[in-house]
Amino acid sequence: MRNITITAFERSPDRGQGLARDMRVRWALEEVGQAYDVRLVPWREMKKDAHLALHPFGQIPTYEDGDVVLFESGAIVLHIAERHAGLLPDDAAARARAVTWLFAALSTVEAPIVDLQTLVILERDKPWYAQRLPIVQDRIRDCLGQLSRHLGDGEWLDGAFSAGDLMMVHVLRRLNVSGLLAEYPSLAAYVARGEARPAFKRAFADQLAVFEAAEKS
Ligand code: GTB
Repeated sequence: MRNITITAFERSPDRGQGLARDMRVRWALEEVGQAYDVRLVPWREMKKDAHLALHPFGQIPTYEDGDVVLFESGAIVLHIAERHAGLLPDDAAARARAVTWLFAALSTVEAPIVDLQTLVILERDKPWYAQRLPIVQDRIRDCLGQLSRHLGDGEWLDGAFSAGDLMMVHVLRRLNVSGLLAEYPSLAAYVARGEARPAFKRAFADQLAVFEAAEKS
């Protein structure tokens, strides 16, 4: 009997909004119907040896399945997708394109979004903040414009829902509070389609329950 364990924040700063990166791993596991356990990591344990043995940068998520111990949400989602049906197409070329979208989400799209959040959360009091904000926002707009042109009136990025869509939807969700996603109605609808999937809802409910329990304790 396989016993998969992932790690997540004991108390997520997103207050259970499913923005931390364990959410994409939970969602992938739910999509393929694989049961899993969650070990919650308190902030004070994050950079200690026990957790650093799993994650060299002392972060979440991690993934343990017997002697397979992984960090990096992209690698974990790809690992899950490769081992179960449902997140990658059978056709080799289509499969390679789905993996390409997973990488595009993580490198091309997530990077400027993380830049914006770093600026807004950590650098708001810096002298360069006001000047840099529109530059970073416009970099994201360029990216969203190109992505929405590719999506067109399609349901998903390349045929059937894949690990690439799962990652892209989760990355785009981080823009919700910025208002930028709403400027691209087809992308907002794409994210809503992802969030409407039963597997997303189950994963979301599970991580919200963790946050609510932590608030009560
Ligand atoms: N590249 C790695 C991956 O994809 O797995 C990045 C992992 C990472 O950034 N993990 C974060 C972490 O452990 C949590 S997800 N941070 C603690 C630390 O570095 O000490 C990033 C995150 C955190 C909070 C919110 N939020 O509150 O909205 C959103 C995303």
